[in-house]
Amino acid sequence: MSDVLLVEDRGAVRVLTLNRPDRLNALTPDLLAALNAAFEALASETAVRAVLLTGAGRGFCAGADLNQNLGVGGKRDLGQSIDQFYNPLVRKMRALPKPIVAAINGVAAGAGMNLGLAGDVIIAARSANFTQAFVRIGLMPDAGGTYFLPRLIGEGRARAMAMLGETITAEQAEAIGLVTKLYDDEVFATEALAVATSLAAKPAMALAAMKQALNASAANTLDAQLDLERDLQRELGNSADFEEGVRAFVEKRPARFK
Ligand code: T3D
Repeated sequence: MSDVLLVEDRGAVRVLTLNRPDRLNALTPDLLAALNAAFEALASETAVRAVLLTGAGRGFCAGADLNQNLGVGGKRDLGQSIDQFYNPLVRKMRALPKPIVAAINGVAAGAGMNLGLAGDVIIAARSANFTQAFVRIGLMPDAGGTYFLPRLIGEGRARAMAMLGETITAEQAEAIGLVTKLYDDEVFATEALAVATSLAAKPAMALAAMKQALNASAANTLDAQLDLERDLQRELGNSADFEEGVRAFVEKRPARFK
């Protein structure tokens, strides 16, 4: 565990907390490296069935640290840090065969907002707000922003959010489908853990298959997607979780997935 990223297990939920609260959890190379290492490790940790990604203090994440990473003074090769940190991280989050709850506890800006969008279930505290801040400093959305935004909120809204760089409130984010659900600030941490815990109790193979199919759907034809659904459902039909799910229904009791 590094200081800038807190890693804690709550039952079968791995809680990852960005921990630079005085900088609104802005992303430094050491924080980005810690996030990459944490998601790398998760791939092989069978005891962990869901991930909760959140931030300490009043921010979720304010994007790249403008003092440490970017700083004043001169042009530089931003592609290098994107290749080294951001793109591998987004790829690991999307490829992870476990559900990720992005719990947006506060300010989410730039690449910080977009890391949240790489999660599977995106929830927010009522005091959270969202900004594609890039345009304010002469950049464009990265960390998957140009991919996730139009898919979540539609082409027109995505373009406006990226180009205008305006801040939207949590209520507005919920209204346009950027986040699934809002919770009052006082109960947000508890409710976010409850969402992740409920995912951890669901059939892991089915969730992994859903994630694989939903990831693939953006690039697939309907024909290819139907074939993929058939192949994945065939695997699930042979799983102990399916057997247990049907048995539990017939016996009128809650299913116990392993
Ligand atoms: O190679 C690469 O890394 C390229 C990748 C780029 C990806 C990107 O994410 S680019 C976009 C970077 N992020 C931003 O441009 C956002 C900058 N921050 C802001 O615009 C505002 O802070 C917010 C809109 C996010 C929040 O505003 P507010 O009023 O709620 O808070 P604040 O007072 O501005 O910030 C509180 C403190 O956090 C403040 O420090 P201070 O004055 O108390 O000592 C502020 O400087 C610091 N802070 C906020 N964001 C960053 C930051 N420090 C460093 N880097 C930040 N991104």
